[in-house]
Amino acid sequence: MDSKKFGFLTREVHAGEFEDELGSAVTPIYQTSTFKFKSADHGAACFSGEDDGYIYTRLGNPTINALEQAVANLESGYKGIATSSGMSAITTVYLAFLGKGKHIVSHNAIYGPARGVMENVFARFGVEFSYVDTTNLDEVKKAMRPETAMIYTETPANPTITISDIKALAEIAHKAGIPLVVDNTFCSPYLQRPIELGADIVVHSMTKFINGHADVVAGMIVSSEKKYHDMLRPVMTNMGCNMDPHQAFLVHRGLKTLALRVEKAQESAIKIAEYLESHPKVDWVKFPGLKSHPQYELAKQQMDGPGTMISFELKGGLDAGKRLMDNVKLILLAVSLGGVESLIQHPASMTHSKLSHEKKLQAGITDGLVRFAIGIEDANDIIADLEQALAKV
Ligand code: LCS
Repeated sequence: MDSKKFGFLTREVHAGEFEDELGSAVTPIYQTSTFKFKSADHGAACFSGEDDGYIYTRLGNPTINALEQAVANLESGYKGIATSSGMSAITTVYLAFLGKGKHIVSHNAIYGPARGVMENVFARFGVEFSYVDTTNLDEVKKAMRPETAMIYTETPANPTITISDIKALAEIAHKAGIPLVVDNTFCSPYLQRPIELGADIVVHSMTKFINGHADVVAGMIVSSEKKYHDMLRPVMTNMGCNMDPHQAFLVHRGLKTLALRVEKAQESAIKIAEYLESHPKVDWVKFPGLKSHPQYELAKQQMDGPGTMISFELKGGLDAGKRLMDNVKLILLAVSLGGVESLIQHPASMTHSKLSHEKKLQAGITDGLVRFAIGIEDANDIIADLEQALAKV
């Protein structure tokens, strides 16, 4: 069932499923930290790699492996590495490719901590960085140095919803002989497959669309080829940021309805973005499905749909945005995204609060920007909730 000849929905349901001797329909939770060897020689063979038997859950586990195979299949990648969180997926990638004197060119509007950990932690170990606007290829080319070891982007970006050209960035990276890493969290493989567009490594916060039910924190790294996977896997296992079998089971269960959930939320997001754009109290709306989006054409080319994430600003800026957020009733005032519930939050004081005011503005994160993650509730109910909250602004 891992064959690419099946459609996305079929693979989403069946890819990676582990066949056990009892004929379990879904991969059971192998809630064990360690595995018995048949003999001392068998144990040695497992460690040397001659036998692919399981050893210890930090190194591998059937429940986790099933999820890794499923996501790698959907991303058109070679293999996946499941991690404890999206942040641990990102830091594993940084650790595998960067070190003293190495340099990263990255997008200036990425998930706040993905930039914060670079500027505050990796900097202490001598890693250098350039945060530029990766939607502008000239800025990327100018930032490249002989020591540049990776180009990193998030598209659509959190929280500005800017779209970077994956194909063009891959060309720049490959000319320099380095990998392009794409955080595909905002799309999920249902709407965008960066490896098909030339990216080398994809990272995910599976806390979002892939799990989809706001009840698990989890991450994934998918490599396009063996050489990257072989660099990344030992970093993850040695750092110990592995997934837990129960976490893998829940995420895999969520994955099976990914396309249905994204389709439904996206249908609502299109209606809601149009509603917001036509509202007299709204200053601007950023949504890849609106013609007003600066990369509307690029989004149509590289994404299979505009997604479910909307950013907007009210005419009264921050004060008006706060009144809106304080008055929603159905929509939850909470960070995160990609779950069945609609969530609204204020990036400048929440997810991106650790960035300086200047860096926020450079990245397009204005004080009044409100980020809206659409869930699968009825679109009319979400719009009615916005309507009553906007009336109070
Ligand atoms: N990448 C992106 C694009 C994200 O949005 C997040 C989390 C991460 C990576 C990190 O993943 P985690 O470790 O949380 O699984 N984004 C969040 C957000 O926008 N609000 O709360 C978390």
